Amino acid sequence: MIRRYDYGEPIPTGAIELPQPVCTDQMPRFTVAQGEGVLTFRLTLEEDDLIFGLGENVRGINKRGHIYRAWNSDDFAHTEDKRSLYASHNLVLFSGSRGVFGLFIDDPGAVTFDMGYTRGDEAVITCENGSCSAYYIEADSLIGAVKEFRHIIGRSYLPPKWGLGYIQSRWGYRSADELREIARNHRERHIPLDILSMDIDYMERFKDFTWDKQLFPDLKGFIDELRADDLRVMPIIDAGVKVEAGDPTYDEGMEKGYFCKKEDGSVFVGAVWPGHAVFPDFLREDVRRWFGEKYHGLMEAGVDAVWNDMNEPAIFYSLEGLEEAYAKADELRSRNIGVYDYFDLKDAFTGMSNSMADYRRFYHELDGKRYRHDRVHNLYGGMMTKAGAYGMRSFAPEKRYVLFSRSSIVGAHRDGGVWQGDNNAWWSHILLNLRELPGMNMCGFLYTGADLGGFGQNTTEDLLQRWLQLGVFTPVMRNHSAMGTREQEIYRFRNWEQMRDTLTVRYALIPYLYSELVKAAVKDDMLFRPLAFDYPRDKQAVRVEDQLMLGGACMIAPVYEQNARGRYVYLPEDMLMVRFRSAQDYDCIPMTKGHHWIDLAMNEFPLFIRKGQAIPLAGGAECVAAIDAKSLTLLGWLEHGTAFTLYDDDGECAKIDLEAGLTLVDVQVREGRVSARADGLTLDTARIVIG
Ligand code: MIG
Repeated sequence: MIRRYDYGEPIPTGAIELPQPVCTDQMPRFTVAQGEGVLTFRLTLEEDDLIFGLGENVRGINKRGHIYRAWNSDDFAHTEDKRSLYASHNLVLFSGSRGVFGLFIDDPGAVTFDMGYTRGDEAVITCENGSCSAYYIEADSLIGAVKEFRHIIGRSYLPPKWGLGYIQSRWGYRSADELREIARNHRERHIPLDILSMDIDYMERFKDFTWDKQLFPDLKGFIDELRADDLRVMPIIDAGVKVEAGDPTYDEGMEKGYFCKKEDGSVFVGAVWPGHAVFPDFLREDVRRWFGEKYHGLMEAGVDAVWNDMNEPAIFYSLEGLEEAYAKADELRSRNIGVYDYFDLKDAFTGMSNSMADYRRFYHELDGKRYRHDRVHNLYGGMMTKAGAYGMRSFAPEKRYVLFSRSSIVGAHRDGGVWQGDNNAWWSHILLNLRELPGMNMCGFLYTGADLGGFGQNTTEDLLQRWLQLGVFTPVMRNHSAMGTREQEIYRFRNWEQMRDTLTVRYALIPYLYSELVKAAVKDDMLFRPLAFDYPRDKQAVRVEDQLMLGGACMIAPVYEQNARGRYVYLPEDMLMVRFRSAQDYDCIPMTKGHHWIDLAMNEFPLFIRKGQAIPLAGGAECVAAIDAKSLTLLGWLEHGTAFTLYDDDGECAKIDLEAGLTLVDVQVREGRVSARADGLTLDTARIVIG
């Protein structure tokens, strides 16, 4: 059951695709109060209530005990004290003795979610705009609540199958020659690879939709050459457009009035990578179409994958902010300052980035109304995704595209994926990577993953190796690192062969992962679920913070501690552990429900398959196109016959016909012998364990 309640004059966000009637009775369970410009929803928490949701954010899978704030932020240190990351995923579900219920706050402004932080027994949600559409959700189960919610927000974006391929990326790859070199190093060593990403350095002085003609003298020729080797490039597009007369994006946008303006009607200027930059008003549909069509230039050169960055929007400083800081410095220079003056002076400069003062300086137009940026802040990144998606769809309507964004809001899940932003080469960030996944899935963001190995700071060979062992399962599988950090391509490390072997498992799992991803999108389901969703009555399972259910049949439990050679795992039911070293080399060990210590050498990682279920594994491949999805090995632990459906298609048609792509795989175990049948598939059942 979903019931919509409107308070004040809600600002339209486009999150909901199936409009719901407005209810006029009182919202169940929550105490709603309007006053002092804010709107609050209060709920008394019971001792055992669990809280799920809030998508991409810090801390646990169970969100209880911290305070979060929907305020899309460019943050490069995802530490526990933070309240916001890049996204506003305002769905929160409560589960306990009162059943399963929750709220989705549809509002593009700041919303605070105090989840038992101020008082352990109270949840308080505060809309700083003082208005919103609030959707009260009640269901028999957590997954039921998610499905109902997902149904009204519309189907998730799906990448082409090759979007599941391994992506090698780094801020700092400069030229076609350098990218060729990276590609060669992978291919020569048979390290699987599908996509090379191009960060801001490919552009001509950081101007969107340009590329440096010296570093990329023939972009199309270069892309064709890579394609012949089953490789693609994925250039970045930033939100800020360089102020430079003569640049077509700047000139056209200025002429047509497409950039965000200040109160006095002049265009707002902020500094980002290109230096002085202006910000397209993505909240306007005409601006989205214009900006989206700019992607066609890259697509004509053969690009079909793009990432959108800096779209919170990140603003290093504004002209006004800089002036104010200089004025402060001038004022203080004339006297003998005290320490507090010194702190003020320092803050005047360090506090300039992504400042609230700047977010109050410019305006947007949304559905014909003018809004100051801070009131609609969280829409910006998602609307940029819509612009990019419009561009990519209109260029090749019959095909899917790869697109992921840093900033997001519910609604943009229909148009693109997200990556988890600027993490660090910290062990705790493997775990954070895992913990963010279910919340993002709840809000429809299925095509997602984190910078494997860590973006900031220097990675180490063991950290990268363990992180890849989680990345094997995430739809976006990208190794990305920041300029100035240690080089992070797999082949730079002593243990590169083991990491290559880990990647073979990814490619062998793609038929299963692709099938589960498409099914999750079409059926409004999650790819990754907390154990609480599948085993709500198991007191131990509901609080597990370092394992996730994956698809219909599996559970993952990565190693995330340095120097560990194994880990404890909780099995909520009997499962088959597949301990992988490579796609060809693995053990299958039946295990019983309960707690277990599992030995895992540096090159080993587990996948658990529920008893009674089976999954397919393909043979080796170095790119997605070379995967033979017709000849599969089945893994599982079966007592009786089992049946599952596998989805497949040409991997890129824009229209998904689920029924047409499903193949029923029927596995029979009789008198100790296994047989499996499925139309058009060759199945090897030698790895089915009989219970
Ligand atoms: O201010 O384009 O999150 O992935 O490498 C940094 C350079 C800007 C932030 C992105 C990161 C990217 C980097 N960008």
